[in-house]
Amino acid sequence: MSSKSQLNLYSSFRRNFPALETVLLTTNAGTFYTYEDAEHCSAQIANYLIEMGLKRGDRVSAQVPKSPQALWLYLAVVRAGMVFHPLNTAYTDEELHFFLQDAAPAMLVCDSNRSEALQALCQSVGTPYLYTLDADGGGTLVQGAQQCSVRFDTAATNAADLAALVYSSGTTGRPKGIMLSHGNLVENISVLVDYWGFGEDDCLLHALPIFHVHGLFVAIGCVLMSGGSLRWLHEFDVKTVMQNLPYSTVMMGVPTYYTRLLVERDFNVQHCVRTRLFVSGSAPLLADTFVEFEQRTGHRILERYGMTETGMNTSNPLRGERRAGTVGFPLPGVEVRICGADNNILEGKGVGGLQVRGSNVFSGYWNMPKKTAEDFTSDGFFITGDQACMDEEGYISIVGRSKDMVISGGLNVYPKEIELLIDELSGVKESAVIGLPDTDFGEVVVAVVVLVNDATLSGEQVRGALKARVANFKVPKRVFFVDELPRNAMGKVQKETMRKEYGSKAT
Ligand code: MCA
Repeated sequence: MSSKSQLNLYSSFRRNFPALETVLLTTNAGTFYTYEDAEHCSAQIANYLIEMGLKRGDRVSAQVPKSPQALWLYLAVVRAGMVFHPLNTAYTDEELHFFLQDAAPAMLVCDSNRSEALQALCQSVGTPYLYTLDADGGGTLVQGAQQCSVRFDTAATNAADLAALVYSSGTTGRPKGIMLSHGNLVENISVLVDYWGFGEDDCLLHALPIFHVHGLFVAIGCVLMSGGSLRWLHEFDVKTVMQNLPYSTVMMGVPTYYTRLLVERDFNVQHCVRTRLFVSGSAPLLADTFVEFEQRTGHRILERYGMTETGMNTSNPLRGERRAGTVGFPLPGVEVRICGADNNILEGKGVGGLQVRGSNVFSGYWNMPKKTAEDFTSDGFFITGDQACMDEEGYISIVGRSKDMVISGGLNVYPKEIELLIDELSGVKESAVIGLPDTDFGEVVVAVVVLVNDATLSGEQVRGALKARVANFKVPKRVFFVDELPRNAMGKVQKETMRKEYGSKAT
């Protein structure tokens, strides 16, 4: 696909819509919305955005609770050729300050109960418009859009035009805006629909948040691109998932969803009578979980591997053998190679850095050309930072990360961001943040702190100070105090030593 070819993510979905009166989405309360609702409501919002003076390429930031109307907002932004910038609802005002300053959106949409605090923030960073959208679909955005036409000509964007800006934290502590184009998303979603066999008869159980690639582009994308339907839950609650699973043919989730289901003694094959596929991603699925899930339900969870920068890269097969502890094969159109330290291709022998190339791969980091150049090879492969190996049959396994990252319940946390904040606390000399194994979240964030002489600071004080500044999932679950951090002869902090030492003490 040429970057100049005309392409819009919404138009690609629209071509695959079934008859418009078909149900697209059913909530847990039994309320349903049709494809016509998606078409009309997204048109109204798109018209409203344009009426306000927003233009193609403008960013629209959204920190909103999950609701069908939040989905219409995403579709509207894409239709209008603007750039959707989803934000985790757990982000604090301080975190939002950074995102708004960096993304420079034309509009922020937030929950009504945050609008007062965020009004001041928008003024200070120069975000022109602030609108609200609540969990029940109310708020000023939908209210205002209701007087607009239900017809809208979707913008004739090109494949290379941005559709979304999604932030991920970085090794330096500064989050990076990942630029995803219409081409990236259309290409990746189309491949997944085919590879995972999506069709109009599918009903996907959607319990994921909609501010990440997994819940927003992969799960919703596969449904909209194949004319299927969604069983829409506003969050992952294990009992509600068990109630809704019997109506669903596909479930997608992070490994924590599967371990939480397995904790439920009465979860069994009866819950899966209609389900044809369970997909897991965003964090490593333990082989034990894979085996226990198969024993309990007869289903082999399909594990796949992706990143915000690339969408999905590899997947276990739909029909062939799904192998525990592996992320399967490169998806069609995605080139994957494993390279040694001097960038030599390992040809299937040993562990090396995983690199990917393809039309799924993002075009770069927002306003960070130097960082973008660093993360790509001269021949256009993206250096994922993950360590991988490949077996004789081509199954790829992710065996480690060269980037110092923790994945907790499917959410990435970069230690540097938290270490910098802990080091700012009065009485702290230095700190190291590591990830330790956890039965529920897979890994949890833990801090190891050195205090200056005579300082007294408790773990709860450290956690309390961080809670005020960063999203909850980044706050260390435990804080250990030590006299000094273990270092090697070069003075480098030895995180592996700490992981071993504190591994059994995390929870
Ligand atoms: C919530 N908490 C967490 C997490 N979530 N702590 C660590 N890790 C987390 N993931 C905090 C809560 O704020 C609370 O803090 C305490 O931990 C216990 O919360 P709990 O009620 O147990 O959590 P929950 O609300 O049930 O949420 C857990 C969750 C959720 C269901 C696993 O985090 C989730 O839906 N994760 C999915 C994330 C995801 O979609 N990732 C995809 C991104 P306190 O007690 O202090 O109040 S990655 C991606 O898109 C790539 C491309 C890919 O490949 O897919």
